Amino acid sequence: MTRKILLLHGPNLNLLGTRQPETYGSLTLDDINAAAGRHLDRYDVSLRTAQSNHEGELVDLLHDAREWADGIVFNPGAYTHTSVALRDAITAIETPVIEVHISNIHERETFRHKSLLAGVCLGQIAGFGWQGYLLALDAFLRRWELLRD
Ligand code: CA2
Repeated sequence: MTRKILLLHGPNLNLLGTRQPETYGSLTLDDINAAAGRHLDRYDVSLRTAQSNHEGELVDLLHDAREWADGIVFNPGAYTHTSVALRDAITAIETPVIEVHISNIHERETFRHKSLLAGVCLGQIAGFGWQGYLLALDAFLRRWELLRD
């Protein structure tokens, strides 16, 4: 049975690789999506990717993923700190979500320390740069016993 993952990116992450490399690295979103795809190459896991700058569209993408995805890796961007709507969507769909942040939100401004979403996610990965996405994929691979070491 092929497992399916949605890699979902929130607001402003379409700008990755264009500015603030000291905070967010120098890879573009396409680079990260491609690296995630390569990471899953040897597993029976398919990957879809999506990005939106709009809260309601992210809600729609989460609802849609409920129909087909076995797991969601989600960087909600700034909506992490503000969005009850995304929290409710994650709660409603029941599909496990892993929250990922490129930067360590806990060592940044106080307003970034709080995630409204982490409490309804399987877990949160923050501060490991773009490789945090691969750590999240590994967490799903382990959960599905496709990765054991
Ligand atoms: O560290 C992360 O991944 C964040 O989710 C990134 C969000 C920020 O609001 C969160 O607190 C932490 C911001 C993404 C902005 O991305 C940019 C990328 C390049 C240039 C400008 C912004």
